[in-house]
Amino acid sequence: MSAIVLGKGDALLIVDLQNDFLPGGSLAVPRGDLVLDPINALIGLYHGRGLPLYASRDWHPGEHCSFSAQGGPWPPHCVADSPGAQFSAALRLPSEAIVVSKAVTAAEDAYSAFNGTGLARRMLADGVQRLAICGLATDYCVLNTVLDAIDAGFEVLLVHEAMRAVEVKPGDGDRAIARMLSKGAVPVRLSGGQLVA
Ligand code: VGL
Ligand code: ZN
Repeated sequence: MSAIVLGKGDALLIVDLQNDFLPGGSLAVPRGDLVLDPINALIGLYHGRGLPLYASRDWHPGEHCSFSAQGGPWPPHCVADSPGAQFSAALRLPSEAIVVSKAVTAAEDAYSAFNGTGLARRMLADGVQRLAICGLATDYCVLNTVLDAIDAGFEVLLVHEAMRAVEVKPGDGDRAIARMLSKGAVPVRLSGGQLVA
């Protein structure tokens, strides 16, 4: 076990910590609320060192192609400006965090926080080299975000305890983790107030 020394070039990316993906929401991720404590700890770790924070949000129009009424796979969720689309009130996101909205047009879905958001360009401009990625859901938006982050040239630290899977099929979460690790993401965990690999 070795501690990860955070410094210039490090940043945190929180994926879709929105009410609809949490217990009581319209597309609730089982035990999704368990990520809140570890994510708040990560925020403290990064923000406390003055490192940049990014948060993505699913931000759909009311008749989005991913919704079942439009022939898509999901119940309506994260409709722009609705209560379900708000970040969890328990998430301690500082006002300096950079928020990107994805899948904002009716005809297109986007699981990755990098898809159509300009996020990679923004991060490169901010000098980001290594990203810790966490959030919901492991097998959809986290997975696609991690794969795109690596393709964009970022190192990725995968904070396992700070993500949960939807698991439409049992095992989807573990399969997503395996894909991210085989692509080069580095598994890390929080221990004694720091990240360890
Ligand atoms: C997500 C399903 C539909 C996610 C978004 O954030 O993982 N999953 N839209
Ligand atoms: Zn969605």
